[in-house]
Amino acid sequence: MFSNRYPLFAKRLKGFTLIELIVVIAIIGVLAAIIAPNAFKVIEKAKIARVVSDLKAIKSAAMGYYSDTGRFPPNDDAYGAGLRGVDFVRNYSGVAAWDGPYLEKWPQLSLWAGSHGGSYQWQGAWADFSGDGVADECVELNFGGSGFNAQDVNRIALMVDRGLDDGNTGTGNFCHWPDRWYWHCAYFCVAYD
Ligand SMILES: [Ca+2]
Ligand SMILES: [Ca+2]
Repeated sequence: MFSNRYPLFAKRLKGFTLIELIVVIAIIGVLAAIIAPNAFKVIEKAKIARVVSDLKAIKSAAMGYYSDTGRFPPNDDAYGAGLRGVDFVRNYSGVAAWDGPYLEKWPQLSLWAGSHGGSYQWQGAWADFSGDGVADECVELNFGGSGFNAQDVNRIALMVDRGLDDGNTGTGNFCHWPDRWYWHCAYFCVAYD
């Protein structure tokens, strides 16, 4: 057999001892515990960066729409899911002097799970950010049906706020007001009315 002719090889064939296996498994466990949360953080950060960039693009498109037509696009609430933000892409409402497209397409997000895992909806004049009692032009970031609770939504909203606004979800032009508006939605104001 091997052991007579190749004593070294025979020793290798015995494989790992139980202790060695336990040590290896323990090391893998420790590495996984270190790597997994960091990988999760990197993915989450990428999603937040995407939301910040999409909301900035929507704001800039809304300003372009306003500069051509003298008004902001109408609230797309009544349009249904397939037509979110359609006025930015084509002249759906037949507005004079519309000279778009202002966006190549409306950013449809499923970055988080669920029917509205961070989807955008153009609300037009909806929530009063400036505190003068008049609703201002805003975009909704919707987490309805995502399985998130108010705390989860606020955690995400806070990260978006840090990249987009004043880092406070109760003030400024990006807000998550669970006590005043839909708890599963945050809103980004693009212009005061
Ligand atoms: Ca206002
Ligand atoms: Ca804010």
